[in-house]
Amino acid sequence: MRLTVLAGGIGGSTFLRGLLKARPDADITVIGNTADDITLFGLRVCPDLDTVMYTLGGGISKERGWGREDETWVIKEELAAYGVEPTWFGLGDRDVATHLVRTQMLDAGYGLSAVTQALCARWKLPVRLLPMSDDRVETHVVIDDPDNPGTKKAIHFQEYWVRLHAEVPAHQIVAVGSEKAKPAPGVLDAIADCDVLLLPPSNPVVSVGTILGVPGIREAVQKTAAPVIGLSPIIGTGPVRGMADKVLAAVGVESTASAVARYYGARARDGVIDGWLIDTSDSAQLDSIAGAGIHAQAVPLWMTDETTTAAMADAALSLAEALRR
Ligand code: FO1
Repeated sequence: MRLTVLAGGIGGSTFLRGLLKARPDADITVIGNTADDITLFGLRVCPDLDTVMYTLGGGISKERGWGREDETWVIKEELAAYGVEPTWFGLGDRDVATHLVRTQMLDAGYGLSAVTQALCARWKLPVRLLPMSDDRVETHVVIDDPDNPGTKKAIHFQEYWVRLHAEVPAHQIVAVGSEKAKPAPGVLDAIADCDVLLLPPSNPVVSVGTILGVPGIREAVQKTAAPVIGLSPIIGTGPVRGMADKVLAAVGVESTASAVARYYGARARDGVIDGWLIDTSDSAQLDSIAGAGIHAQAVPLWMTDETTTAAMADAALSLAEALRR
């Protein structure tokens, strides 16, 4: 069975571990978000690609959900001693090696997909990991400029997320470069040729949203013969992980499972999903989601452990079979 997953970072990676447990023999292609990427100290950092790579390759820090296990921070301390900014982004020593290899290959002219393939070879990933694009796309967030009251300024998503903890209002979310970006090699085929396309509980705006925002990808999702099944990243009014609710407000979407389903939209009504899994505690929203033309099912969505996450993945694949045209 060929499965394609549009994934962000931590939520997407956690879901993928459950999916692999549920379908160990499936041929899985992950299309990773690259709009969180940032260049720091001359190094290209790809948080969402690295989180998938480390999580499925066994190198992830379980406690942080990002970066490496058994990490040390000497480079970070030394950089701080020199007074160079930013100091708010945690670059571990082991993690820096990944960015050195990536930056060296990018500088030598390799595209991000070739670089990602090379890095993943070491981790012997059980999935194929493709960046959404080899072109540079970066999410920037428009906030109130604290130094000039009454004016606004755009900051990199990582500064908004890591330094500000998404605690200030995001007036606008802009995927800079998206309009000129092309899908990376293999991305459109992975969407067209799969048996099921899954939207895991990643951030619908800054992870799955930015992948869909690469010209050609949303259209490919709308056209694929595969059922498209999403899993809500919101339970009740809060995110399963991260701070998805903070960026939903920026695009005028209420932080509920049914609001996110409508944000994606039914494929039959020019949207991108056919089915939508919500948590059992949100069952009261099933009718409203059905009203939007989306087939919804309520199952436990808290990814507490691999067994629960595998059950969620099973439910998503069963819904896909029920909806297969
Ligand atoms: N997240 C944090 O909250 N604090 C950090 O210092 C931090 C550093 C970091 C370094 C490498 C990396 O791949 C990810 C890192 N993240 C950090 C997580 C990152 O901001 C998020 O994984 C995504 O960008 C949002 O999904």
